[in-house]
Amino acid sequence: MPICLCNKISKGLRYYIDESKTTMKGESSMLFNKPSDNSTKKIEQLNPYLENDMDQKLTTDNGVKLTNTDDSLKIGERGPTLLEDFHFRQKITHFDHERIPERVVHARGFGAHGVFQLYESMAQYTKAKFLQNPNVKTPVFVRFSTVVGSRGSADTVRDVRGFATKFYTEDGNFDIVGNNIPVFFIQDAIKFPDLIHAIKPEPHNEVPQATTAHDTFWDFVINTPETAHMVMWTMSDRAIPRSFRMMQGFGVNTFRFINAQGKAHFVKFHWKPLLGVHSLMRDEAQKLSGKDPDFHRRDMWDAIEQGNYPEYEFGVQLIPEDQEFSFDFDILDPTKLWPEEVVPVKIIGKLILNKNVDNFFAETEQVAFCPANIVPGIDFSNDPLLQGRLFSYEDTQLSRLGGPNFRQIPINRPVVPIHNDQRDGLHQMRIHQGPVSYFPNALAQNSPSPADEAEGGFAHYTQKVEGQKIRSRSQSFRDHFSQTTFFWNSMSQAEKEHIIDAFHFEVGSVKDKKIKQAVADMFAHVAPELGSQIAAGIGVNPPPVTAPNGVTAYSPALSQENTIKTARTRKVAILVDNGYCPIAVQAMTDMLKGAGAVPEIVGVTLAPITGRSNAKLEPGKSLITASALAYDAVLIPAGDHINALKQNADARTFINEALHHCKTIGAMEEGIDLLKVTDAAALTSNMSFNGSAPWVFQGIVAVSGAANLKPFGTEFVNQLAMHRHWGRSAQLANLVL
Ligand code: HDE
Repeated sequence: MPICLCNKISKGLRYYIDESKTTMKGESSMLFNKPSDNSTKKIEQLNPYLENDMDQKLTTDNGVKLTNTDDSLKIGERGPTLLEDFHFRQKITHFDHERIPERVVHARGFGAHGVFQLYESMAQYTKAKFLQNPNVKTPVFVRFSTVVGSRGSADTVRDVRGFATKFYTEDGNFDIVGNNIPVFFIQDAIKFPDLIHAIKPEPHNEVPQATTAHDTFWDFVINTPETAHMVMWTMSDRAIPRSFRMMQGFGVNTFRFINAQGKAHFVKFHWKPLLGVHSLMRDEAQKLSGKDPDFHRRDMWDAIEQGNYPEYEFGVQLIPEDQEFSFDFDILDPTKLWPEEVVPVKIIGKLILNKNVDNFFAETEQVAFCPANIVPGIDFSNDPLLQGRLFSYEDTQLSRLGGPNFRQIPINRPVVPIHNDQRDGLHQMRIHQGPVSYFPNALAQNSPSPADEAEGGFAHYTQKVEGQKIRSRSQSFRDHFSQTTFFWNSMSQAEKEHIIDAFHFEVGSVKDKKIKQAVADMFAHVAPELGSQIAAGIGVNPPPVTAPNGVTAYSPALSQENTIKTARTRKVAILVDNGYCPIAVQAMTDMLKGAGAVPEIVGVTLAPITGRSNAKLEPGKSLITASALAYDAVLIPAGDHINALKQNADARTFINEALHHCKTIGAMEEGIDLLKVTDAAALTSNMSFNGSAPWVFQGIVAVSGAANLKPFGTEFVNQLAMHRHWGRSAQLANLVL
């Protein structure tokens, strides 16, 4: 049952949280007993700020009712406009100032509300309140983002994705400002401006937008070998996710957990999506940038509106403090991951995103994350990238959100009370009473007063630090290639091919031949075959022959090949025209929905479609408004519509596009004839399509008899769950089409 969170019920506002959707799947209510009501605290806090103009009279910002908002005040109907027109001036002035500076990085993002709940108490490791009790539900706000592009850039560009989470805990706000890649380009925050200047559009002409495929980025890479590991991740499929719902999140930097006894563990944070980690193809991602620049936003928004709430498990990697030096990498080096096989990820809870924002600007644009937002029980490490980040985020909000009171913006407010002597500043929203705004004081009996640790006061972890004041890099940060090779070794054949393809596109777009040569030479140190294959595609000499660097280790956890595979929430286009078979369409729609997939009828136009036996269908999309790029699979149902579809170039293109992007394709009975006039014909030329069982090859499923509908549906769903059939691209490349 939905719970009403506000006494005020107004038209058009969404005051409800459907609690049934926020409980933990697969967990009995006995385990969590009665969850405490914390999960709704943030939404309740935001509710009074919601505005609804429905059925109200138009006013100025001063509350004066207006009779007209279409004509400015003039002398005579054709005369000059008067300065005294306060309504005109207020309306235009407000409009003139509607924009704020976009984030210098991570400008394009998309946010949603959710709930976090623990599976088991972490009291052994940390005293953070929200990590103690599995009955407590903590409200969260998550913002996903790309890094390089500006606010209006496309979603599906090759880039790192931000995954920033704000936990509104009973101890105050805790932020994990993470990425979907576990390592970073640089080791010291002082290099961040150099990295970002090199990655962003080049300053003389502001070209190119939202891409690393240009000279300055690769110039920086070849001169900064510590980038090697993350460059490999960025050239991999991780940098073109299928969905925000299907990517991992990593805190990247090393933090500390501290328990009630003062014992510390180093910790790294992980988010693992329950839909698995899946990606687009390069060609598909690039085309989607034009067809649907909002692809990831739309995907997330729609999933939440449909009740397909994205879920991520929360994991921690823990290293006892006395084992800081037990590894063959420095655990404070942010260009290194902690291999899961060496330091297992302990899964301790789950995040469910269950509510879209009411207003993008007020919430997603104004949310301010900061890795320095920590709570008692969590502390920093000396990771030099983290140390710099602790300053930067706070600082950037001052110019972005216009002054020191940005924490008073509703989305940024903690759900616990705030009491201190900070006063005034631009956009102060509080009305502090009384004469005292200093400490210590007698006039207000020292209020507000510091809390001791037993009362929940934050005490910094006591750490002994000694050393020379020095501007230099630790020797233990010098190995840039072992883990890079480890990542390369962990990739499947298809993933390796995609990485080489990405290098060919990205470095192939570089103009300076010396830079291109240096990239091939640099990545030959990762693996000789990688360097030579990069060189072969970008028109430079093969790198000097070097012996492999001897790293043979690999991690199955790093390959997307080994991820969760499910048909849940996968989008399937059902291609239909007049004469379709309603039994086939209905049965497949039911089966797909039963598997949690999202089928959609795509007609030739948006006109209602008539099937056999006068059945009727209303298409959701047409061949003009839809593209195979936006779906995970295409289904061609049986029916007399196939003759018309065979003649339709758009229908053939639709199937070819899905085919070349290695998506699942299903053809039922007459539907097979449509397959035969596409590029699929070359793949399937020696197949007879006869027999009773469904026929499956490289993600193409076909069936010839109506009686075999059920096994066909089951096989189609199985293939859909595979996500993509990468082997097909090699097959297609070898065929003469
Ligand atoms: Fe950020 N980063 N960053 N970053 N970062 C910002 O803060 C910075 C780094 C990350 O959705 C900025 O509020 C420095 C690593 C995310 O609002 C800025 C360094 C990781 C977001 C900033 C790093 C991140 C940001 C710009 C090097 C993954 C978007 C706007 C030391 C662990 C948060 C803002 C959102 C945003 C600085 C490196 C993740 C300028 C100096 C490593 C997800 O403060």
